[in-house]
Amino acid sequence: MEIKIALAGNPNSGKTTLFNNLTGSRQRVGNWPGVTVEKKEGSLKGRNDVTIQDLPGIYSLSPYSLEEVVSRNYLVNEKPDAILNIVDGTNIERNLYLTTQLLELGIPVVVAVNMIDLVERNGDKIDLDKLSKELDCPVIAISALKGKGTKEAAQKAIEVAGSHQVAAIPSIYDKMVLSALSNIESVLGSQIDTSMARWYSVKVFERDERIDEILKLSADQTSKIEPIIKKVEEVMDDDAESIITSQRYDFIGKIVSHAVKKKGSKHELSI
Ligand code: GDP
Ligand code: K
Ligand code: MG
Repeated sequence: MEIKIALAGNPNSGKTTLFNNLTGSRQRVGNWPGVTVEKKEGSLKGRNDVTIQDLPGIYSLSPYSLEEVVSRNYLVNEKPDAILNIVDGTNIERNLYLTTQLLELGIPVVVAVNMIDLVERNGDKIDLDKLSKELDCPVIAISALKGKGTKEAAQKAIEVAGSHQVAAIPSIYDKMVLSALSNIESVLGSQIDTSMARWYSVKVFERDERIDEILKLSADQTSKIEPIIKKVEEVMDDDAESIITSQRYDFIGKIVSHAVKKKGSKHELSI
């Protein structure tokens, strides 16, 4: 059986370098259907049964750019067996924002912390075990440029793909938001796949317009969901989308302060 691994990460995180390292010259290049965003896939060296799907470089899975929409449609609709999330280790706070979204998709994720050669050269330290515990997914240090750790990262992605486990969801949100999300999940009910409940409830909470098109909520559902969102907005005095964004950043700030030590300072500054 074919194993599909999606390669996802921010622009300039080293995606192309990693993709070339993993696939060699065994690549097919085209466009995503209907749009002029480049689509590249290739098979893993030595494994004809493993396809690596390169996704456009993105900072987020919001619906604001073509690249984001292409990536999220692929992840949500095609459901790859695993996501290999490449993260620039020299700019970890910013890169982990996308990671927090990928972890909610119900697809097993492996985080590859790239540019580890630069991280080491700078004298910075990343505690991979801590990062892995707090993200609740495997984390592997790599240098795509030097070909270090890349095989292990791909192997780990194959491993989690084979295990068919539902991706763990780290504790990003506070109690009030969590309770709103779980109430929204109840209203959505069996309409959504259990493994994707968190993804959809967050998107509904954020009032993501494209999710509306997909779920086609009934008037009854909308009348139940809107007060759930409004109540949180009133208490937190912020709009729902900003509430989610700022809780993601708080979560990342906390992780980074625990797991990343920049040379010459005891703690990494949070963002
Ligand atoms: P993409 O935009 O995510 O596809 O990133 P690229 O693969 O084009 O890489 C961006 C830049 O980072 C290029 O100049 C790469 O040579 C460099 N790069 C990628 N991986 C590494 C790495 O592990 N270490 C170092 N030092 N540079 C890297
Ligand atoms: K680039
Ligand atoms: Mg690239």
